[in-house]
Amino acid sequence: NNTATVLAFDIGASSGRALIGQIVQQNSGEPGLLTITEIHRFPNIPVQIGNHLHWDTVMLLQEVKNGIRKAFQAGYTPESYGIDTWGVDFGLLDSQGELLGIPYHYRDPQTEGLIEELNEKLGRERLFQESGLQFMPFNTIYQLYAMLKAGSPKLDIAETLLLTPDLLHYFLTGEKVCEFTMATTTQLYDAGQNVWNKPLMKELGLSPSLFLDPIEPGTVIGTLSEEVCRELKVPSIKAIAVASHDTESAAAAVPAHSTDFAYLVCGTWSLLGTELSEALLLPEVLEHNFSNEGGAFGTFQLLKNIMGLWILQECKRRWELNGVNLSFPEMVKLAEAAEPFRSLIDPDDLRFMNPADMVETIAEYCRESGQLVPETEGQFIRCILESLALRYREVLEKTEVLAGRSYAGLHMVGGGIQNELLCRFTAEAIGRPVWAGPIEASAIGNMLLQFVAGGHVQHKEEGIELVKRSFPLAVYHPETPELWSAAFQKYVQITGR
Ligand code: LFR
Repeated sequence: NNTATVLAFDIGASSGRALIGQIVQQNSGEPGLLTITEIHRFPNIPVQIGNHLHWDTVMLLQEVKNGIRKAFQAGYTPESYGIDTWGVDFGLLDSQGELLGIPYHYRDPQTEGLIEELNEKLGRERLFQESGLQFMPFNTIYQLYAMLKAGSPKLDIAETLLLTPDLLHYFLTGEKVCEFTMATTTQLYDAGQNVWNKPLMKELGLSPSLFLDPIEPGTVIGTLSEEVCRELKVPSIKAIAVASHDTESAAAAVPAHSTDFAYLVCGTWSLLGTELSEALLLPEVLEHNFSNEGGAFGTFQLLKNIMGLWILQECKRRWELNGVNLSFPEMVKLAEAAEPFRSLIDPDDLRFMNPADMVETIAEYCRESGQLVPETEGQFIRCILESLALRYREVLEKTEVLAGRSYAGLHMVGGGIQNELLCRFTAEAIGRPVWAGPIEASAIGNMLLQFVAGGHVQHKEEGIELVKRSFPLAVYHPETPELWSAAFQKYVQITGR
């Protein structure tokens, strides 16, 4: 007795997933529950070509198609689909609507040094005032500026820039759109004025016509094209522009007790912040290098991008190259057995962005900062998890100062919360409870926007209530806050903040 079925694609930097979401009526008269079922999962592995790191965009398209096909094969009849991905990356289309080149990966080194260069040229304050965005080396503005500097002929003939989710929708529907939450990750969108920053584009030598007028999350883009339906042997379904930046989809699904809450979206990246009704463009926000990212339901999210579990993922990859294969649960066991606070790092030191050897880079950080160098896997893992938790405390406290609020605890959502040790450490570090769940927050936020577009959920609050009813939360309480406060002092000294 289903009232609504939708299909969500949540594509992250290491894997993509397709999930069916259904609002199921339990008993008549009672509100429905959201059930989610994963029907397809695929790895997302970047490809190095020459000096550049790329996404395998064509493979991603193929896997989205596979997901749509599998949904129908499994007997579901979703009325719509939505796609969310990481931010900032894009494809360029020529005058015939064909993709120019292979989209760059945000960890491509081409943008190295460009934050400083554009700050000098345009002014750091101005860039912040006009975008509200955290200075991250991979923001779209720096990627485009790198292409301009390199004299890329692609920019001469490009007609339209489509951010990743919009690009995939274009391949599937033939419709070109620009979804709002993704637009705000470019640093070319004026978050205060809520318009594209055309003067800035012109100053840089970029054609404003590359950028389409943003559409709100929850807008119907169109339907699967005839060719795609024929290829997949599926009926045409609606394509919905959800909050297509994964962080914003996740933020839209935080099962908060009140409208005022702090959250941490935990995956390859850690995004910690809070929800506001408009961009906060104060000098202190610039000073602490926070972001104002456009969110679902007319919100802005004041948040900070923290390096996240990427550091651990990269160590795992490095150990595997050396023949040591550890699962994430095994890694957690090793960390638990290791000595606490033996060495700490600043997870956001830029050297951790994309080093050739993450393990060696951590060792080097510890050596340089006069600490014991981790030797065993367990020591490395413990160092990473403790450092992340301490960084979360630092950023949570900054969020409170900037937003002028205080939070009773922290909501953690996303795949990273499967690492219970990280949740526990976080509760210890912040000295407050952590409410963990749901794991699939991005996919769930993606579904909520589709339910709203389809008229099954009326507004944001109804969506949050649905999430709260449907997914249990795990609660972590701090047990040794004094030990962690002492460790925080050590962390502050080491990181020099
Ligand atoms: C998280 C995320 C962050 C963004 C980073 C790179 O998946 O979307 O919000 O800063 O990836 O795009």
